Amino acid sequence: MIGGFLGAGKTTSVAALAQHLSDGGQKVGLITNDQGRELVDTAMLRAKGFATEEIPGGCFCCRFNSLVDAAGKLTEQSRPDVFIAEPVGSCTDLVATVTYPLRRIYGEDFSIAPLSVLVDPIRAARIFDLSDGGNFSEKVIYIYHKQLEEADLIVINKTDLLETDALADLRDKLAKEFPDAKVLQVSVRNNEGLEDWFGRITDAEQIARTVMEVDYNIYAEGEALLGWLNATVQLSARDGFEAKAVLQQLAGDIQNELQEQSAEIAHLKMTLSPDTGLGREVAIINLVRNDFVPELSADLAGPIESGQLIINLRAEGDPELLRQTVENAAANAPTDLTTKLDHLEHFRPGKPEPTHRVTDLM
Ligand SMILES: Nc1nc2c(ncn2[C@@H]2O[C@H](COP(=O)(O)OP(=O)(O)OP(=O)(O)O)[C@@H](O)[C@H]2O)c(=O)[nH]1
Ligand SMILES: [Mg+2]
Repeated sequence: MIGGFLGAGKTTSVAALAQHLSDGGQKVGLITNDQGRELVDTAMLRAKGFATEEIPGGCFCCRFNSLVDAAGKLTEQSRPDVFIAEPVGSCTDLVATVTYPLRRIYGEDFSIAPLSVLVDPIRAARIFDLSDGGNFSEKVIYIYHKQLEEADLIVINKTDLLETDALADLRDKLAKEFPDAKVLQVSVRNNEGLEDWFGRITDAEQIARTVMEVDYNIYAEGEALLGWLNATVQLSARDGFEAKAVLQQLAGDIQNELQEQSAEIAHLKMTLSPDTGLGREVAIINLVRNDFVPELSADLAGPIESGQLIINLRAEGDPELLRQTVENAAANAPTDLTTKLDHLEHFRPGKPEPTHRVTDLM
């Protein structure tokens, strides 16, 4: 499992690790997970050609049997040597509710790698008071801390975004706060530090230790502060349109509105897939905090006439505000573009109720 808070770079890392293993001759099966359905992450990973199953409608811990079923389905399809699973970015207590139950019930079938927890260094520096800037409230930060507390490997990602001194301060802080974890530094985007990290994931099994304590009331309240929105919109224009321009305009409008309403964005991600073509081509845009620029990480080769837009937005704010913001942004699209909303769900995640909670493997 590759965990970490919303927007830390989990899906990007899952894709990089999957590629690394495939290049080494191993077959991979990927499992994505979300509180809602219609996932950007699944679209992204499938666009890269990896066998991917998604578990919508709740986190792994609360849908433990679906996780095992997804592994079974992938096994039927392609018999993967390795499964890589991405848990929901607002989820914690994964050792007690996912890896230990897997080991106890299915220990013969799977061997479990150490748990990596990824960190976006700008977000982490704010959480640990090393820098100023937009932040989340206390109960959301509780979840952030808990995620790191259970990590075997804390992986500071996006090292390309931080100066050397600031990075050293963050690394020292994390090492001091979480002495049981090994702290690594990588830039998945620049392919830096990956050999060492991937080696540690693939060469070792997770060491069993006593699991952390979690206050499920604070955890539930923290999760419920995060508004969640997943939407699917059909876009078309008779004379064609550029994916990049549309994604940038939508992302910019959503960002401006949420900034104005002081709703801190955890992750806004959107994919646009053309209706025609081989199904692999996709344009992707992401924004991981209010005061950053929406980043286009993949674009289409040329203009298209129609396509499917998937919007996944997670921000600390009222889900109703998220809905209005997204609908306003869609309505604000250029006049020659027709937008048809196929699916929209907006909610606060419910209280996590794990299927199993195993506190000790002895
Ligand atoms: N600068 C930089 N950006 C990165 C790096 N790795 C990932 N990102 C960007 O971070 C953003 C979020 O990446 P994702 O992989 O979608 O993050 P995630 O953790 O899967 O997000 P959720 O599934 O929403 O929790 C994207 O814009 C990525 O391109 C990196 O090494 N450097
Ligand atoms: Mg992801």
